[in-house]
Amino acid sequence: MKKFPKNFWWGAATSGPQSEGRFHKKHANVFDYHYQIEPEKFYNQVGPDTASNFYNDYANDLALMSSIGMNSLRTSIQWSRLIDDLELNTVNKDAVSFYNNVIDTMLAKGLTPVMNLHHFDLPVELYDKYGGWESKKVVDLYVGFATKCFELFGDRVKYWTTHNEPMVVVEGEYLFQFHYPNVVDGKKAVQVAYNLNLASAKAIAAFKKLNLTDAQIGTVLNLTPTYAASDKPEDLEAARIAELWNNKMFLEPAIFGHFPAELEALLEKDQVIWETSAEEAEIIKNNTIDFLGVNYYHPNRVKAPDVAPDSVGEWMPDRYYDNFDMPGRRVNLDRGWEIYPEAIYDIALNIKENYGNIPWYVSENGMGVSNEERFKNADGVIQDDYRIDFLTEHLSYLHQGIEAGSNCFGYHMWTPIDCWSWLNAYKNRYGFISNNIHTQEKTIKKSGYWFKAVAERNGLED
Ligand code: BGP
Repeated sequence: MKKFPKNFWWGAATSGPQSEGRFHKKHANVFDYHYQIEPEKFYNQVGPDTASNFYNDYANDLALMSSIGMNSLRTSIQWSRLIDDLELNTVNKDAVSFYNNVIDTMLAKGLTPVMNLHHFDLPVELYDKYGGWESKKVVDLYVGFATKCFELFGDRVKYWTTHNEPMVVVEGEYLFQFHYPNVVDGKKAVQVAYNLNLASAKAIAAFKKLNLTDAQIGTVLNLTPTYAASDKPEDLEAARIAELWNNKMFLEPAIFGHFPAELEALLEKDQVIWETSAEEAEIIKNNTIDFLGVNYYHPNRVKAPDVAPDSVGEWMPDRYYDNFDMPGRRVNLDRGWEIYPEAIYDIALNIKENYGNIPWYVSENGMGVSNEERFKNADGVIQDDYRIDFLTEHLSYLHQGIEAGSNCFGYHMWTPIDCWSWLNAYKNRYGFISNNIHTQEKTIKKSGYWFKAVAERNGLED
């Protein structure tokens, strides 16, 4: 038996915008709005309006989660739901009672709440008015919203995270056009990355001021380790820059309180460096995280770029590296992501050796598969053995990392109940529990029963 540490978090993660549905929300977030104007961009034209109906069904959903052995759950509070007047930062009473009910039910069901404050879901009015995360005004409005969350729910919620995968905002919205507003602008992308780091530090400062008993705050980053295609110096150099841009740009301010000097020098040289000030640098320095959440799905393999880095065109970080599609790699073809569980061990050791062995947990990991109906048995239970295999392999490498001394305190799968996935909508399903999106009927999959046994034993059978 591979035993995990005492009080290990066995759970799963979702987010407000992907599970709640738009019911009774006063404001549209960027995804609500994008669906309104371009529904054809979303798989089968399914938008976030109903999602997995968590707004109406939370009591039943949380009971199901608890029944499969989960002892913790991360979700997020939607800014576009909680706040009535985005400038004056007044709260919406219905939203307060909804989140109070969710939190109280979680606690009653033995689910430790982990509350995230930003999961790509900026209220669209703040993009229209100020340019969203391009603006430091929006940073301050976000801190106001975060402060309201701490004040309203901090008596019961003891684990907070400031962002989920802030890099996806930078890449999806400002470089590679996979999220609204689909801007391509390297300089803005760099400023947005900085502002998101600043927002996290300022929210942490506000959190500390409140002196909440036994409460901790962290952030959730998609640490996708970089592997060079070969040991050739040019491939290693490509990997070094990819690692700086993709991982260290968020990891180092969050943990060390400053940006990597090599990254700053590169951005300076390319004349895209962010606007900062001594006062902001001080805020970032003094407000680092208590714990780290790591989302891991697939590795990032890179090689030297085919083009020269000084090629003419919009500044893009990937002028310094090209993706490398490793021949013979194992892939989840439905999502197009390589399956490489060994990376979890590398992440664990990297945190131990290079990041002060900060307490961390796997905040997302999982496998999105389409048309899972085809795997139903006669009793209507989806036989998702591929998911069980995926989790077993990843948990085994995580266990090895913990045995080697890495300070990991939990594992959350993406996601408890099949939920809405941005442009992919309901194409790929990730949950331990399936969701019929026409009837909202929820059914535990084989992996849900398997997870219960793992959580109860606090370990994996050898
Ligand atoms: C992460 C996000 C989640 C979730 C997951 C699965 O990047 O934090 O919100 O969506 O990926 O990916 P996808 O939905 O794109 O298949």
